[in-house]
Amino acid sequence: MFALSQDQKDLAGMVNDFAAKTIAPHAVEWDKNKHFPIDVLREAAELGMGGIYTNEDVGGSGLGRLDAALIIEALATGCPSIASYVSIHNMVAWMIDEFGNPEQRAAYLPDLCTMTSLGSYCLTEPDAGSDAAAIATRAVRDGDDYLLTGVKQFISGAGAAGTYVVMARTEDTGSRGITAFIVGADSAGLSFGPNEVKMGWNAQPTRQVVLDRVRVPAADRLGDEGDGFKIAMSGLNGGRVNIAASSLGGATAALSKAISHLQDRRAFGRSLASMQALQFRVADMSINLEAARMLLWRAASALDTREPGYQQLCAQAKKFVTDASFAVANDALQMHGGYGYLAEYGLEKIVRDLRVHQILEGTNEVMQLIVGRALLGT
Ligand code: FAD
Ligand code: 2MC
Repeated sequence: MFALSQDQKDLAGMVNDFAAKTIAPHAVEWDKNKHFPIDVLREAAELGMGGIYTNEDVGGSGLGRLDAALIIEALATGCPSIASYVSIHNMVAWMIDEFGNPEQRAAYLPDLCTMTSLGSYCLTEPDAGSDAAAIATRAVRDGDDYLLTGVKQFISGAGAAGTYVVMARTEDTGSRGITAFIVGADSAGLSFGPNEVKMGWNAQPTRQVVLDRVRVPAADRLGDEGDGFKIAMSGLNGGRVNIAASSLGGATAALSKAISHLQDRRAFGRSLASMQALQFRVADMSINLEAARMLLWRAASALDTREPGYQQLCAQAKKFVTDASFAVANDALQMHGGYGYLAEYGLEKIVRDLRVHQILEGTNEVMQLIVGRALLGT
């Protein structure tokens, strides 16, 4: 339970090397220039990261959720924003793999696994975020098609992605009246808002997705009418574990930068590393990350085996790990003094990237709601 297999260690090592060589040296520049490195994503896909837990018959890697957590953590040591986008893309691929029919799997998954086509997940709307069952985007049946009309807010990868999984309302029956659709980027009536100006996550675009009577063949409906909310939530269980893993990778990189800085920097005639207050703080940072990692692995394993209560464990891990990781990254910035505040040291970028992990894929208050409701039976 607590020991990784040699294969898992090799996998994490391989992705760490990829992140160190291909991502980390450019992360600050990509953040500054708001560059979405699609070429690098395709290189990651060549290593199996385009369909981490998608089945092998359509080009996926067929790995488990603990493997995925290791991969996303390792990628995030190079850039949490890129690692988190890879997670969202994998969530989309998995939803089509799990809930799609054979024709849909064959049509969409090979290109998603190579990241020739990128995926976007479209649930949130301007007036429905935490209360996701309140979405208003409509899908109206029209012969062999549906016509989709509405606005999706804060959509990661939008504009660059080729494959959109869109949740829309087919009936006015709350969460049970929602249906999922696969929508191609070239669909008539589909358009995108401007790239949002954000605090972090600048190495990937975030846009509105506007649907104006977008004609979607019924053959591209994912699952049955009314299945959409459960499909969306099932995707998010894994998404939440991965977002936590991305935070952990970012915080681990920040801690390692802080350790080097304390060893190099001198004040009051001695090394910062020799000061006990800072030694204790570094120790706590490490303890908190290791505790977070254990809960993350526990949730990932429970998700793999569908252990009873796995959704709550995913929510627990998402809240605990993203909070702990943000605090560690912020402490690491503080240990750098004024240099932590300068872009070129890469610390303030990690803090900005990790901040949004406490908000998206379900806010950390929604994670408390999920856990609290389950405990109290409400
Ligand atoms: P609200 O729901 O309005 O919440 C506002 C505040 O009230 C929050 O603090 C919240 O925790 C609190 N709150 C709400 N309800 C309760 C309650 N019952 N009890 C206690 N507190 C409560 N969505 C997608 O579908 N696809 C994406 O790809 C995507 N990418 C994103 C990328 C970025 C950069 C961002 C910022 C967001 C993204 N989102 C995406 C949307 C994200 O999931 C939502 O922002 C999030 O779920 C919160 O919804 P909201 O912003 O509407 O906040
Ligand atoms: N896994 C599987 N099924 C789930 C589930 C989960 N995690 N959560 C809920 N369901 C099912 C649930 O079992 C129920 O099924 P049934 O109809 O058979 O009883 C159904 O879904 C409705 O569930 P609830 O009654 O709990 O629904 P409610 O409306 O009360 O809301 C809540 C539940 C708050 C947990 C949900 O709305 C939520 O998760 N909100 C946050 C939204 C969110 O995470 N958005 C992220 C967008 S993506 C993003 O940010 C990215 C960066 C990609």
